[in-house]
Amino acid sequence: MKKTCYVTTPIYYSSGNVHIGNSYTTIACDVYSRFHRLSGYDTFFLTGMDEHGQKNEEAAAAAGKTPQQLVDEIAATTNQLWRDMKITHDDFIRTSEERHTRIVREIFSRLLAQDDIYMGAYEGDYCVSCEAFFTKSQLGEDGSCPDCGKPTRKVKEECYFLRLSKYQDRLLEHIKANPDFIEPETRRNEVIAFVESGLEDLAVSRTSFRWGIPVRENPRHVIYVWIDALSNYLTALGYLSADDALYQKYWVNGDKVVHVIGKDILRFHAVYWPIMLMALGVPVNFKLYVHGWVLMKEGKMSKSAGNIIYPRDVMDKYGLDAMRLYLIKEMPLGNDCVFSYERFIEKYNSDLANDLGNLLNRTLVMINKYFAGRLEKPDRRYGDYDRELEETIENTARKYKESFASFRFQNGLNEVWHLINRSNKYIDETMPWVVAKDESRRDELNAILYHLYESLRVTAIMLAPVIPDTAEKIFRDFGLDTIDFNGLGYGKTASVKVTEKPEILFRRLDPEIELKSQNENTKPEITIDDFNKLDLRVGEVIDARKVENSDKLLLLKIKIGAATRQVVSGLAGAYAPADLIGKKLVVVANLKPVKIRGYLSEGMVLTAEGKGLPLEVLEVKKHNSNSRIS
Ligand code: ME8
Repeated sequence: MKKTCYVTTPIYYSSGNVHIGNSYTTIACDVYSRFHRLSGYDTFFLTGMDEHGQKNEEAAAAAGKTPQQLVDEIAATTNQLWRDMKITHDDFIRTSEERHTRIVREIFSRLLAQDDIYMGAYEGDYCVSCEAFFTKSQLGEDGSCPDCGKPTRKVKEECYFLRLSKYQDRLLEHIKANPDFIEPETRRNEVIAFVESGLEDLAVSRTSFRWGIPVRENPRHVIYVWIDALSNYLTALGYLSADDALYQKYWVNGDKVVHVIGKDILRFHAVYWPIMLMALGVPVNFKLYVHGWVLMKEGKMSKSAGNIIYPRDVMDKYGLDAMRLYLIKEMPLGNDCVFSYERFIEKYNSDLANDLGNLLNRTLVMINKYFAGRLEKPDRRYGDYDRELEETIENTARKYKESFASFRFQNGLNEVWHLINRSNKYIDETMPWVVAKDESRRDELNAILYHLYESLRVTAIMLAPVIPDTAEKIFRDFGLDTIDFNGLGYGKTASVKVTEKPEILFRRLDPEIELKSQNENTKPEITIDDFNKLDLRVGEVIDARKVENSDKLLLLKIKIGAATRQVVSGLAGAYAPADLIGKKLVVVANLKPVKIRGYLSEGMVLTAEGKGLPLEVLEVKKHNSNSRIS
């Protein structure tokens, strides 16, 4: 029977913002899954969407939609993005699905019935954006959230608690008895220190919003989003449902259960999740790989800094494989890495165009030129170079497997590139163009090219989990079909027949041209007719007030000519209502009206936003309301 491997990404928040940074987790899990499939594991790869919570409730209201409509749209686009990125997930679980909500409710009821969850009262500072409570000592000076810096809210509510304290010792024992439970070790040590400092029981229900899973015994309460979200790893396998075959196979009797997460969500996965499992009597047999962040040169990616890069921007321009390789090869396990177009183009040129691309192209051209595309396996070695390259192929394959099996992709890929560079050097050392001049050395020339072919064939197999399209193209050029780890080793091809017309896989990019185009606007072009569809008018603000229970929204009354419009606008973070009254602003007057938080919004106010600067409305000084803007 095949060994099993269950791999999960965190389920992404449905903010609809998969950027180049958080897409790393999913690409890394895809690499890990593809590697295990090729290694002969029966692999189940899960990803999905974390859909409940106050943030989505508010975002849906602001967009005039129900939360379900909002998350349906986001789930569809996100799932499509993963498909376009050739992510090979076996399931996509959404926390608003009935198969999930039903079981989460059941999990909560069980924990309540056995008194691992109890009713208490909570008073604390809550960040809506992060969906998390913080203690006084964790808050910033002005009471702001320590994670995102936004203001927190004081919340006092009756609420349910999960007894973390009861399981503290068992958790510590588990961590200490299983040195590879959390990798890398720095993260493991962080968790040990956190648990040893003492666990307080965790608030696990909310009454301040509705978009969540109601507690069966007390539906005024919805289940805390993290209890809801973490459970996805079991609900997707059919845990506690009529058919729990996947749960039995991949979890209970599974050989490898791996949760991959970014460092920001370590506590939830290394403390709350194992305690939930202990309380439920589910074996704690998973392990955690904790990766760092993809940062920009100036730090974190964020809307306010205006420095977000989306995967589509990169893959549409430079190809999916170049993007996948960059992220996987640049990120060491446990530390951060930087994404910059300068570095991306530099790596594209060196790793893909120069090292791999050149080796492939030189090899194919020579096999065609000297042997009309055909080679035979040599029956002897012609020099130390041959033995050395054969050994490098074998050693590389071994080290690659070890590294990839333990999520050290960067180490594994550095080994692969060592082989690629060693092979390029082998060409310089053996000088096939010199050997070709001597008719009596035909067999030696055949052996040289055969070694290069074998090195590239093994390289393509090793790269298949990371850059699957490129690996397949190389296989096609080599006249081979199925990529298989049994092929990892020198001398597995009896006779060779390569394509006559090799295509250049990666052309060198000119950094100057590329970087210039990156700095320009990337939205698609429009025509003057497109622009003329907008009816832009000057409108004077005659009244402004805050929308109740919202940090972002203002309700404006705007006079355009004789008529007065109502516009709901996300200006509250940047303007006090009184500051706007009397201002003459630019308004999109023909925007289809929508309801936001129950208020009709008939238009939109234009604003400027950009790197590190506050949102600013566009104002007109001399004109009166109703003037046209063109
Ligand atoms: O955390 N670089 O979802 P999420 C690398 N819903 N990884 C990053 C990153 C960056 N710049 N920014 C975020 C959630 N990530 C929860 C998970 S699981 C039961 C619930 C990673 O959409 C982040 O660490 O905010 C996480 O692993 C993933 O992206 C999704 O983050």
